[in-house]
Amino acid sequence: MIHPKYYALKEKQDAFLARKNNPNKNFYNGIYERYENPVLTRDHLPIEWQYDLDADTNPFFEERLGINAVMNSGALYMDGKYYLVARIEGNDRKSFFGVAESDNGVDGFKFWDYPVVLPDTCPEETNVYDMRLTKHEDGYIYGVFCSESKDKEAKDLSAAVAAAGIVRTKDLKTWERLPNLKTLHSPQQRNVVLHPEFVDGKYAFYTRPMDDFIDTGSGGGIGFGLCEDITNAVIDEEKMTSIRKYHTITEVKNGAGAVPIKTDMGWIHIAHGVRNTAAGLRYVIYAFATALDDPSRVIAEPSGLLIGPRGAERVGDVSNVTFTNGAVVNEKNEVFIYYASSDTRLHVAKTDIERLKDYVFHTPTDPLRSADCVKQRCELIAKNLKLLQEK
Ligand code: M1P
Repeated sequence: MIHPKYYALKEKQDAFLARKNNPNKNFYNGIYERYENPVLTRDHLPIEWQYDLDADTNPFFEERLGINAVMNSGALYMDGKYYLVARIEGNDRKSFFGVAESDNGVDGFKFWDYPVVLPDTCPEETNVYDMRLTKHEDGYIYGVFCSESKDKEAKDLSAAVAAAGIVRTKDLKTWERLPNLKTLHSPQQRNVVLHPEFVDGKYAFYTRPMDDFIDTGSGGGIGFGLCEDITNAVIDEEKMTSIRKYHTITEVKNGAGAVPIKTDMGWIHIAHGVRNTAAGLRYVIYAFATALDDPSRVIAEPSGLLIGPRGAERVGDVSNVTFTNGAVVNEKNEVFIYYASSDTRLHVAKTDIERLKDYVFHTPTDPLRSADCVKQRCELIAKNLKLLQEK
């Protein structure tokens, strides 16, 4: 018999899932709208994934396999629907993926019946997370994610190795696992993104070379490399695109985020930057653009952050974090940036291609020194005061 408490819980969850999501009226920057509610939280997960519904085997209706957080999600817009491949973290700390689907991209996201079951081809792999979904011009949808395993060489129990796992699918249901990406000059990789088009007839990856699991070490920023064969992906040369700079939002590390968005002015990248603070690392989302004829060449670098944690977003399992690994564009040229806050829940920020281009190409670049930043701001103020006086 189904435990009677299930029905009460289900009714509550159905009401929660039916909530409409509206732009947050208290936030304005002209660049995008933030939405009031997260689009995915742990409360969105089907009850059947967490409870044994059988009253005989679960008399107290206790959670058996709890979910801790739902966060960093790959995103895809396909046939009028919005799909998220979410990072779901169980109470056991292991992450896995689940597909959630919505008709409008801002609310009503519902998980499919089962989580994604990836082919288990890597016995040493302990954890998987942060899948980027690339609809490639070769006809496949690729998922590139972090494949984490224990560093058996290190004495430290928590030492790990991060590599880029690769899967592909046509329907988000059946997944083919390909060998992990090999980068010959970088010991570890996280935040790897597959570019949606061939470059010089080759598959192109944005990489994030790292010396170890946490520190990028000598890794200078977001890299770019080509490979001939995606079924045995090897990159022997990584050149730098967006580089880390002293006293900026990317000083400690940065990483590619969403799959770059193609516009008539260039590829727009929505990435994350990390700086250190007395309270720990602070992760924010930033944007830059690369050239259409060379997606590794940076052509616009707006100063500072695009999305930083605000209000309740600041607090969670890993506080002071905004992170994105998915953004989509629909046929109305609306852009949905899915970003997680504090490794706990997922939100959406909505803009459109024209506004995003205006932001990326007309926001001044970071002059890198306070004195020059003040000069930059004074120029803006002087121009505005003149305009106001002339009025
Ligand atoms: O905890 C914040 C983020 O940390 C990692 O990002 P990075 O590799 O840039 O440090 C990732 O593990 C990411 O999942 C997480 O949100």
